[in-house]
Amino acid sequence: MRTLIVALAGACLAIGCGSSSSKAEAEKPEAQLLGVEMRGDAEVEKLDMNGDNQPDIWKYYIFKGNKEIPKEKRPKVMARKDLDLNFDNNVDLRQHYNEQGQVVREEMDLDFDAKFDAVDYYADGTLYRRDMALNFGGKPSVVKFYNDSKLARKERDSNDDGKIDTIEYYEAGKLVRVGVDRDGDGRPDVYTEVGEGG
Ligand SMILES: [Ca+2]
Ligand SMILES: [Ca+2]
Ligand SMILES: [Ca+2]
Ligand SMILES: [Ca+2]
Repeated sequence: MRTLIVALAGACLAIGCGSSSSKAEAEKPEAQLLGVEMRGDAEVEKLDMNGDNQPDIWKYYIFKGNKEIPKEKRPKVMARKDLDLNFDNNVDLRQHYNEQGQVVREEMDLDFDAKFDAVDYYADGTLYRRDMALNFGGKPSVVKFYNDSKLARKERDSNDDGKIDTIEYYEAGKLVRVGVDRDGDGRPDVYTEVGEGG
């Protein structure tokens, strides 16, 4: 997690996330467009951030409107953005966008082994679900659900058999109940209430 956050901060410095003065802008290396290619129905812009002529950002655009009309005359929207934050040619951050330009899903490779370990899901710009592979094995072992940005439920596969066996329920961000699946059908059979001070 830490490595990605550090890399993200670095990427922000390089691409200039947020506002910045024109002076800082002038000293910053610009992202350079290396080329545009078609992949299936998507047009992909390849950008180089670190000046080595290898792409580190890939922007996928899809074309809206009537398919009878040539692509060039149709509006295009960015559907996906891939970023290689540590410049090893593997994508570490993949963002999926809706037609309004909002991120709806974000996949992250937290340990830079070319496998995504975490997926965040957004609705109207608000996080409502986060999948995490705590063993960095690619399959989620913890899935968190949020209500109004507060943790509401945490589902865990604690023995790595691919089935949820423990569910924690939260109210106002506090753990109130734990359900455990004893017979392996993926549904909890035993519930424990978590009282005050418990
Ligand atoms: Ca590069
Ligand atoms: Ca990478
Ligand atoms: Ca990984
Ligand atoms: Ca399990």
